[in-house]
Amino acid sequence: MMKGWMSKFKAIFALIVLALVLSGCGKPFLSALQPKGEGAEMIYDLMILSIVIMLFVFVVVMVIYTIVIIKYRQKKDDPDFIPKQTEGSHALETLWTVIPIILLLILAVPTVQYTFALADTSPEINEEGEEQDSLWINITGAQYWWHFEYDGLEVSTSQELYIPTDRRVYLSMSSQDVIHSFWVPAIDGKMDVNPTGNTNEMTLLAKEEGVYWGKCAELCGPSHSIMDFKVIAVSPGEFEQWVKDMQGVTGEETPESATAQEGQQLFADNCMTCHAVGSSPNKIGPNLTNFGDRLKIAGVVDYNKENLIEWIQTKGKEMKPGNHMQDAPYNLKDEEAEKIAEYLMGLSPSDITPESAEDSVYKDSDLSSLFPEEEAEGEGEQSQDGESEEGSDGEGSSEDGAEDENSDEENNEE
Ligand code: HEC
Ligand SMILES: [Cu+2]
Repeated sequence: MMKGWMSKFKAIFALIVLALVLSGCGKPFLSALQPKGEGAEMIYDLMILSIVIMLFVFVVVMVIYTIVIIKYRQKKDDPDFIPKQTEGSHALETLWTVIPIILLLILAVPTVQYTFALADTSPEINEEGEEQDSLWINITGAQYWWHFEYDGLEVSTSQELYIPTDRRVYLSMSSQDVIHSFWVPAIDGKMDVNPTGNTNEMTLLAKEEGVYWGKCAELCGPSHSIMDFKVIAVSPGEFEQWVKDMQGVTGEETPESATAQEGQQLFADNCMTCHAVGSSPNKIGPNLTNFGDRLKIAGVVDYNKENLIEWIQTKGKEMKPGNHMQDAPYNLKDEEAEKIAEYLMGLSPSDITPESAEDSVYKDSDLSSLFPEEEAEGEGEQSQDGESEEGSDGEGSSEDGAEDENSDEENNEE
């Protein structure tokens, strides 16, 4: 008796913990449940539709179940009473065959429709019936980073993908090593990238400016879980400006400070076999044309000079286990690494940066809450973050502002 109670209590306790942990999910910049893009909206609609249908079935079954249990339980005054048996009833058999078919049809029609719509990468047609020019971006996945090459524009970058809002961009995608999967939950569904030579295509359409977090969604090696990237959606005008600024970069530009100039030389001597500054085809390592604007180093590490020097000196061994920068043969003194860091952090050819995504759903507090261990606390911390998260749309900014230095950015958000 006692034991039965204990296990029930344990089960309930486990459910409560699970609910608390899961309530930490659903950051606006990384949530399929707060869609900000065309594809994500369609997927969200389908989710809601199937949940509604499931709830309907659940409620009907539970109601009938309850009625039957109460109505047909053994009667005290007539314990041998057997209700009328319905086995083989034509009417009932037909009913419970037809209803599921109808429910499945209600689900299937929009699902098939949306599936085809999402797979459609033909050019957009304007009101006059003319084909619009499509903006194609060639995307290459690699362990553990992403390369982006704007087709026909002579613009390349890595890790952070700039796109205009309210315009469908077309992605042509492949991998240079193993299978990865490109996933920006708030904007669209996933797409695998393959190393075997076949390219996959999809479109992205962001409806709101913002910095959206992307994840590799296919197990690809020891650092798969931190193969993060961003999509930065800016207004069409800002995007045009960004492209112009990026087009001008050759990598030959002389930086202002003497330290950075030395850094540039050291970079050319030690790093250019794998990296590039300026438009270049995909190389072994990320394109660093606008590295000065990055939100994170290598997609996950906090962006500051100390971390950058550490990244260069350790070749990311601990920060991103198994990454291929470890094949680099160079051996630098700390002050040389610092000079290179100075040079790299100055690479900012455009005024269009992540901050330009004005109504940004990105807030630094949100991002750090993804890594609660850095804040030195466990589960309780996580659910707390979930709360401040919800509050931050309206009333939360003073509370958040007290916690981190980035309150400026948060105020922008209104
Ligand atoms: C053997 C090729 C190779 C060499 C040489 C190399 N790197 Fe890398 N580097 C990589 C790869 C691969 C990555 C991507 C790591 C990841 O994210 O998994 C990378 C990532 C980086 C990043 C992060 C980029 C980003 O977009 O966030 C920086 C910064 C960097 N390297 C700096 C340097 C510097 C400075 C040197 C020279 C001192 C150098 N690398 C030499 C291969 C190389
Ligand atoms: Cu991957």
